[in-house]
Amino acid sequence: MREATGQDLGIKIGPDLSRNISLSNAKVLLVEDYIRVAGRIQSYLEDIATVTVDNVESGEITTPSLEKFDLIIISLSLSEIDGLRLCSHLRSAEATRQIPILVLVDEGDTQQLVRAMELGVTDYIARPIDRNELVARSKAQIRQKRYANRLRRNMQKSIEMAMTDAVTGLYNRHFLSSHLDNMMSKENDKRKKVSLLMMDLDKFKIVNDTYGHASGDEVLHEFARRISNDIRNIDLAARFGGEEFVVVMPETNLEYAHFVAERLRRSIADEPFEISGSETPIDITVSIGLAISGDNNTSSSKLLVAADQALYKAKENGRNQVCS
Ligand code: GH3
Ligand code: MG
Ligand code: MG
Ligand code: MG
Repeated sequence: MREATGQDLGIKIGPDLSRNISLSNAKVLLVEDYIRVAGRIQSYLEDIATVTVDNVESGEITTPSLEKFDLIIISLSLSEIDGLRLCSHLRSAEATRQIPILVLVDEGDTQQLVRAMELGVTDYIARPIDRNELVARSKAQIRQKRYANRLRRNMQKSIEMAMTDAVTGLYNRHFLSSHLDNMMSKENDKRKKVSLLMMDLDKFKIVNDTYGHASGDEVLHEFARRISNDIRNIDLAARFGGEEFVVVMPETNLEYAHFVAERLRRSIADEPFEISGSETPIDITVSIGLAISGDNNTSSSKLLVAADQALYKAKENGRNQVCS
């Protein structure tokens, strides 16, 4: 019989994220007010984790920075505090929502166990506590938590990568389009003007030809940095294509947009760019086309076309200028 591989089955094989999940530096919080039990659990787990004991003496958890723990073990027979309420609180608090909770229940207390599981605790151990079981369940929970963290981080990274441009760190064209569509389709925003700047570096081919493509990339990076520094938090800068950039300015009239565009143009032209491919800083200029929503520019694509036409005018008129 043939060995079926993932590909045969139509399964896309990605990196195995669960491999090499290490238990090193695992941190466990143990909420147990019975000192001798706490000490014993601590010693059972000492090979796999650093255990912090919180004995809730004052009727509440006093351990700081709960978010750093990989696992929280809670006794459900605490004298000063209701263990189930504590579980419920930890499940709903932002800092601890993702941390697995292992509860210590009294043998045969099914009612308590059921309530704990309903509150979302992850696992349980019935007393009397078996050392091997405690270690095995703790390990499993810590691994699972670290695996989930890794997935979340990867997901976050993928989302960021899908939105941004690698060379400049600005938003990419794809993100810009949906942002602009969104902004222009909102009913109440139709009365508010959106100004859009379309920018294109002048004679950029010459920069590449003279200093090399890597130096060209440095210029693009520095250009993006200067624009980002010069716009408001509500504005959005994106790389539209090769050496073309867009700035979207919500609730901005033509006069103010002109003022910003002119300031951006000068921030490029007035300070030559330092790049590793050249001993002397090089002169860079940018042409800017400006358009505003309303009148004929009723959709994001129409607004982009209008800005592009204005940019063309700026190029025709001799570059290094703003046109609308
Ligand atoms: P114009 O003033 O008319 O805009 O002249 P230009 O030379 O800038 O225009 P053209 O469209 O002829 O050339 C654009 C250049 O931008 C050509 C291309 O090699 C360069 N370019 C596009 N994307 C990148 C990039 O990611 N990195 C680098 N280094 N260069 C790029
Ligand atoms: Mg061109
Ligand atoms: Mg150009
Ligand atoms: Mg161009």
